[in-house]
Amino acid sequence: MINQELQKRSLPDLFLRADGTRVTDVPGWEAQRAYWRALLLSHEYGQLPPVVQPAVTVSVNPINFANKVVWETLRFTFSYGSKSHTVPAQLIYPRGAKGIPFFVMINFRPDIPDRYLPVEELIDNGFGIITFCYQDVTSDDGDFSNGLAGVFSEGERAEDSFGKITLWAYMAMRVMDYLETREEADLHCVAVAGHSRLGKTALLTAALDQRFAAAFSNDSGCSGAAISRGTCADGETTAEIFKRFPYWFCPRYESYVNDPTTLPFDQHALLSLIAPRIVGVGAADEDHWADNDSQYLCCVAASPVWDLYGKPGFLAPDRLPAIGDEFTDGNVGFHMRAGAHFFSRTDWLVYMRTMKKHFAK
Ligand code: GTR
Repeated sequence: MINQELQKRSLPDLFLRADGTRVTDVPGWEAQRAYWRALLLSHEYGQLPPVVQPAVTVSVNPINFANKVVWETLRFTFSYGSKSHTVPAQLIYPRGAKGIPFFVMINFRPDIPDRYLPVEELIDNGFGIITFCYQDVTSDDGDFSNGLAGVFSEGERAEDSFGKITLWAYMAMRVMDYLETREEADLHCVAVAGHSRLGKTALLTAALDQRFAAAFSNDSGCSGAAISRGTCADGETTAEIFKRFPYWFCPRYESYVNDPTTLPFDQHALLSLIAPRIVGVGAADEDHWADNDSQYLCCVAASPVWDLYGKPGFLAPDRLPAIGDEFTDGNVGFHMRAGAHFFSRTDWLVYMRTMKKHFAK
């Protein structure tokens, strides 16, 4: 049943090389992986800026959750040419932690806790957290002169210049650079998480940076975890997203958005770059705009890449998604809770369960 649904979308074949031959093994896939990565960057999200190592300062926050946690405020100062910009981030971990799993949470607000970030519950479950507010990286609008956009922009935007999603993902990677210096983190168990536009960002982060062991994309929808070809009724289309948020993407994306069948890839290529690691796609039953069927189909379509690695991909029933679904036994996970567009505690519980299941020691 699900394969028939998938066939209706006529997706590009992930294993088909540009020369018409097919990938059949892992070394072949590694080259193909580079091919999809290059296409996604040059046609949808835009190129990454150069890697600049920021200077990082640390100060301990007096609030410590009943003396249970250490909360450090970090300040990442990026200097490039004559320009510089500082991005604050918050690092929170159980007191005395060594080698524990971490969530890099890209959030809408810098608040601790935040309605999308139940800090104490994550800590009580043995996770560390490092989080930053996306607009501290660069504003969520078409202004490319502020924040890291200002630091790395030179003149007119080119067809493949970074969109804002790429810049938010870039910051998550620099946060990972920093975590590599901290003994509190188990570097084999660092996940990146985000909601909605920042769920798209979480997927791109893990797709581009293989140091992330897992990515959790909550309600990311169009240009995130949802297939773009054949959007369901009420689901956001690429034309709609580009009309409202062109600056999330590179300028070249515009030439495809009115007819996504002209795109050389679909969003299953983004998910496939995360193989053979963990990806969790979160959906909410009332969130029709995020197009849950298309998110589910994306998991199905990407799954064969995990098979190639000899790892279970998406283990789910042969049907479209239903409320209450939680499929996390494979390395591609999906859940659909009741309710609306939101990063809820219910979603976090699924992501924490997924981490515990796959990274049990
Ligand atoms: C919507 C947008 C979605 C989603 C959401 C959000 O308006 O159309 O793709 O990203 O915003 O980020 O809150």
